[in-house]
Amino acid sequence: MRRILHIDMDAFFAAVEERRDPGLKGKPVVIGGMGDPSRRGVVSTANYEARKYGIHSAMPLRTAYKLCPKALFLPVDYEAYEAASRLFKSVLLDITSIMENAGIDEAYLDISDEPDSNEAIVAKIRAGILEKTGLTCSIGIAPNKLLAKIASDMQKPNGLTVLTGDDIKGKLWPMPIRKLYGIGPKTEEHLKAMHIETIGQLAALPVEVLVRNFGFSYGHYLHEAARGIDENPLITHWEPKSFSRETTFQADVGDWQTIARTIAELTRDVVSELTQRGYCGRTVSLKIRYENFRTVTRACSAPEALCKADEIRRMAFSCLKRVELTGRKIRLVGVRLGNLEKNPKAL
Ligand code: TTP
Ligand code: MG
Repeated sequence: MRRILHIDMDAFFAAVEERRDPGLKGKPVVIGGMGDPSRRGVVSTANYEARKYGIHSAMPLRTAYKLCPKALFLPVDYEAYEAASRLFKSVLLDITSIMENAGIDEAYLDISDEPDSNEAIVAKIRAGILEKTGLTCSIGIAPNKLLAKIASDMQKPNGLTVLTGDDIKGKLWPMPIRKLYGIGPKTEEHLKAMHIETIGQLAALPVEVLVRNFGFSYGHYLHEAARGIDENPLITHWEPKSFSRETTFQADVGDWQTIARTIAELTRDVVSELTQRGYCGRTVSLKIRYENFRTVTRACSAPEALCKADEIRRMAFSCLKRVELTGRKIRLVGVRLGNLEKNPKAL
């Protein structure tokens, strides 16, 4: 029997901000965009006080302001959150090197071969993270990744939930289908149209019905996941597929200069990450969203992988030439570099 631990930080971006400015504690805090609710942007996260007003991730900042005008709005400071993320993951790597980095504020550990009890491991992790970052986290432990992730979400904040195979009927099956990893809004809607609301009802469906509705591999996935079955190992090493940056203009932009300058800035950020991580890339793609939300992408590939900023910027501009701009305004631009190769000089 495997022992998999999933950890998810509590109100992560907001908690980092509260740590930096203890005066925020106890007040509703919303992090998102430029931190100005009169401007465009969405909520990245809100602390638990702000959530009481119905504020949640991905909600427009303006809506959040209407729900709670006295909330404190702060801009997103990725560098600070990345730094806190690296610190808490270093605590996890002190427990075992079998760690899967699952996002900025979450990770899995395979603690099957650790001699210590769940409680002892959790106490060590909590103390280490508190010491290095001042933050709290919620932890789930289960026989696989699927159940461990569900478990870490069951008692937030600062909770520990251990699920075993015996809990599938009593704890997993009464949950709404949306709690199952891999079920997004579309599948949820589809299943609800079939009168399937809980994971238990999903588990009771014959696999043939799921395959007919969702295809062979996703149908089988749903059938097994609803039974709490997941044999996937941790992925301890990721090769990035692409690096990208995008930005939404404060007001829609029609002039070429501003668009070109923004593309140059985004390209600079992409190249900086590319260089830091030791990669080169062959394909540059440009994403443009017009004011009516129509979105186009244009990709340009070089015969060989590019590493230098000026070469990559030139490629981005040659993509821009293929975008229809006359008489139209643009809402968002993005730059992506794909077809990556390891930079031989960085090896
Ligand atoms: P979550 O773990 O989903 O949320 P959280 O850590 O803020 O709160 P919880 O205590 O419920 O775990 O996401 C981690 C961070 O990722 C979050 O602090 C901000 C960022 N994020 C976004 O930027 N946009 C989003 O839509 C979501 C869901 C998260
Ligand atoms: Mg979190």
